[in-house]
Amino acid sequence: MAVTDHVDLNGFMEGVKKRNPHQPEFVQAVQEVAEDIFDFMQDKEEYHSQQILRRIAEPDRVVSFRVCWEDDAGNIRVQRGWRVQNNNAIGPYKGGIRFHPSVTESVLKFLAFEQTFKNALTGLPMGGGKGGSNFNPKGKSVREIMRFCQSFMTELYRHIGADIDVPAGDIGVGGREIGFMFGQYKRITNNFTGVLTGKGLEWGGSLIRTEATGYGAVYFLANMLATKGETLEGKTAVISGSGNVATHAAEKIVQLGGKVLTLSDSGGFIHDPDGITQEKIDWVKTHKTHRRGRIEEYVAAFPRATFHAGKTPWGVPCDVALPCATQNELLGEDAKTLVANGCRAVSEGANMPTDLDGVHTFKAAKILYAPGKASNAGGVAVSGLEMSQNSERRSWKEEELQQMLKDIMSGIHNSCIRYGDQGGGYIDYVKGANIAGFKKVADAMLAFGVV
Ligand code: NDP
Ligand code: 2IT
Repeated sequence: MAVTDHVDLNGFMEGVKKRNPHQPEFVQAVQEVAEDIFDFMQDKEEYHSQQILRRIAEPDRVVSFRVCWEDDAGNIRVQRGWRVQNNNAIGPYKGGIRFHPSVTESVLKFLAFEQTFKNALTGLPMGGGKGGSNFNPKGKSVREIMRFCQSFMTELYRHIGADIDVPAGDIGVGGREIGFMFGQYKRITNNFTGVLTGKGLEWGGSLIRTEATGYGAVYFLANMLATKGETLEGKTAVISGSGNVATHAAEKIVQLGGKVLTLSDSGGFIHDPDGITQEKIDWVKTHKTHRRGRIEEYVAAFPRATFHAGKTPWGVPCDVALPCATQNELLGEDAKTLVANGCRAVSEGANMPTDLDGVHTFKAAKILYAPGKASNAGGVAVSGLEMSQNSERRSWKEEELQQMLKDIMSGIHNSCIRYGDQGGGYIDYVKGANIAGFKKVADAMLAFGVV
């Protein structure tokens, strides 16, 4: 008799908790997937006997390393760096690098686990990985950031490669940091190769990669609304964050006729009752990215807006909501408030922004709710297209890429319907995404035997 025959969801999760002490984010991400997968696997003995979920929930490897660098005052600083290579059953490990003081092994393991399903959903051949450091880029000079990125890559380079593991950006890592890391990789290996994505257009980057995550999250939202015969025209949107994903989500909402009411950062949120127009979004992009400013300064530039220190924006009544900042930024109570205020659709731009309570609240209310692994997959999808262009040594045209992004997001939406349609007009997108992502990876793993 197979060892797993008597293991139910609770027994499985007890094991995950025991093996991963003090890793709450990782346990949370596994729980959210396992809740759907156990149900799906009920009559699929092979997945049980081959311990597929147990294997996906154990990263192929976690590399941890010291990153030493010298600050502008001549002090020697020591940070920790990681690369979590979760699963490469369907392609090279692929996933971003995050620089933020809240980065821990648990956070990167949850992100690499989620990435495995997300990348499978795109339909492109990419496995799941994630990396980063507890380095805090805030308040650092450009020279300090460069020295840190170089030191980080001096260790990371031996673990990555265009056919092995291809990192990209995430929180605190944008085009500038990718440039510093790519430069150092090239210098150490003497190899100009598509080892990172999110590169500059002059040196192998792809058009629309910068916009892809935010735009993709709004395309997914539009797909969900279309199942109810609705569009974004005239709808009010509440968005959290003010970085890459949030500003591009806002931009696409505005392009599709919606009205964006809020943006935020770790200091609080701004509420602009007149709507955050393209001109204002451009101001935010310049202010946050180039001037490294705080969102609270928005109210000085646009005085009809208000700033709410230390608060998240979920109390502002809206038709649609897009959490685009970080994990666990939308809690059970926030989900209840959104639903009570009439919010009809939630599309996650961030990874795991909604806690388990919130997920259960949205599911129970049967609103249109897309988990990040489905709705924010546009970024990594265009990263996958950047890899293809690098392999081909060509650059594709913007219109082609825009169409491919739209098609990929529609494809993910269809996969969610295929496995998440609960009848009666309700689609459980969480379930659909989990099962569709799992099935592809699981079937590849079955083909490889016990490895
Ligand atoms: P950025 O660094 O560009 O922006 C991050 C934004 O989130 C900033 O406004 C930041 O505020 C805010 N934020 C970060 N940490 C916290 C926190 N602990 N509490 C409150 N606010 C916080 O990152 P991205 O826009 O790239 O990433 C945002 C989310 O989207 C992340 O969850 C990321 O994993 C996810 N994602 C990103 C993709 C990409 O292509 N970039 C692809 C798919 C998902 P502050 O300035 O105060 O730090
Ligand atoms: O969470 C994510 O999907 C990303 N940060 C993008 C990863 C990538 O490889 O482009």
